[in-house]
Amino acid sequence: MMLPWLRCSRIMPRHSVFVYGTLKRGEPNHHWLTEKENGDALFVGTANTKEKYPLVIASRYNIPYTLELPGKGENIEGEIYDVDDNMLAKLDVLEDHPKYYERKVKKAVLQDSGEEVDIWIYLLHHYKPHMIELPFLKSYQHNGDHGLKYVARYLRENPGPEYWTDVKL
Ligand code: PCA
Repeated sequence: MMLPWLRCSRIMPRHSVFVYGTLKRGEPNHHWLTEKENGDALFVGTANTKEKYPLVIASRYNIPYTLELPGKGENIEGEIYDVDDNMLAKLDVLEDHPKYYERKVKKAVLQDSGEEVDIWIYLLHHYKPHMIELPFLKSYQHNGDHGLKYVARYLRENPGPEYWTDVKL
């Protein structure tokens, strides 16, 4: 049992996570960040990656991926959340870090203040070469005019990781 004063205090470790895909507000996995049983997440602000990265939609399920290829693509737009240990652990489960996406420290710039912050971002490493021939987005929306509708896990024929081979070597 955690002591009440500990639960309320800000001495518990917190983490800045930059989300650019289905975890953003209005996107299909945002509820992960708002469900209280997952832990705590506070919205900090909208931001862009300091470096350019390729953000693509790929796989049979039209999933957004930022590729670990700095310098190519756009300064990706996303949202920074200040999360606790529990929420970070939940996000790692959702993204299957480190077997699928890999959570890395990079820099982002807050749109309001211009402040530069170190953030965690879920990137795809060891991606298939065709991924860098796809259109690069600056900002992901699941119902954007790209027309590539995201298929949620519960709607997939097989909810397992077989499709990883669509995008990973
Ligand atoms: N979820 C994570 C990575 C890609 C995705 O769909 C995010 O929104 O940042």
